[in-house]
Amino acid sequence: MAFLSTAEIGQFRDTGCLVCPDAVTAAQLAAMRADLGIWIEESRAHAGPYGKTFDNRPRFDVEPGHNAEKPALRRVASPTEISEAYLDVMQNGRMLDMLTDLIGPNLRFHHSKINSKLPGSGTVVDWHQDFNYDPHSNDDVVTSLLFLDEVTPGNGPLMTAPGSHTGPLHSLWHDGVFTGAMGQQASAAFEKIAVRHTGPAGSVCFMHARVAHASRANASTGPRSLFISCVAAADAIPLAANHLPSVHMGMLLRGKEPGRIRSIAFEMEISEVPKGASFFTQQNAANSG
Ligand SMILES: O=C(O)CCC(=O)C(=O)O
Repeated sequence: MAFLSTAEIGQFRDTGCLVCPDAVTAAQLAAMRADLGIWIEESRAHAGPYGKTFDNRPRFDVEPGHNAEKPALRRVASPTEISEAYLDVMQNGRMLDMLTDLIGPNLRFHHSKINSKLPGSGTVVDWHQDFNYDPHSNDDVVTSLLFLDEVTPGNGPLMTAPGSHTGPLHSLWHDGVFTGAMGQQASAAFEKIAVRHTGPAGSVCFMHARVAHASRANASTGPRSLFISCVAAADAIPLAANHLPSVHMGMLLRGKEPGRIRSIAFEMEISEVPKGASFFTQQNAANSG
């Protein structure tokens, strides 16, 4: 059964990106927003990153300057491990049905996280391709960014460079340092052709793992929070350490075990797994260094 139109599938293939409304039910959206609200309240009691993930790193990451009065929770790692609401969407959301039309029928979970830009937060994401972080034997790998808030031009929307998923993989290493971001030349070129992806809460932005993308700071008075998950065709085998390992890593989400490996040819440097709570620490260290 087709969940996406031929035009939508074509847009994804051509540009590497597709935004669809109503990727979850109103109840699913409300449940995810409620849990995020609780986590933001809890973050007021912490001065820095806190909690523990599967690989013993902090689960909750806060921006520099975060405090009890003005919380700036920017990342929750692997929310499916601590919330029924996020696990439900990951396993049962319409988003999954749509994904089967892009890289199905057999889908496997890789990792998930929440990126939150609370009002006034300075978090920016520098240009990069997710495939460099999560290389698989083939590139039927999609990052799904589910909008927990309305995403507007002013609150730091995802920007992608259309068509960049068919181009080269750009190094995230510069002068022997892993910066987690592309070099200035590539970033400037992509900035010129960038398209911003906006939409109401409950929409999803499907992004091919090789598409170049970035986002600016939230300059609005409202939050911009995303539930981000990485799902691959089940015959795409991960080739490097998972940066966000969880108990759900490798879970079959749709279809059946293919019992096969499908490969394409490519070559790239291996990314550095962050020692801190998230890749923001790696990108920020590069910007301040
Ligand atoms: O939060 C965003 O705006 C983009 C997130 C992103 O690029 C990532 O986490 O890889």
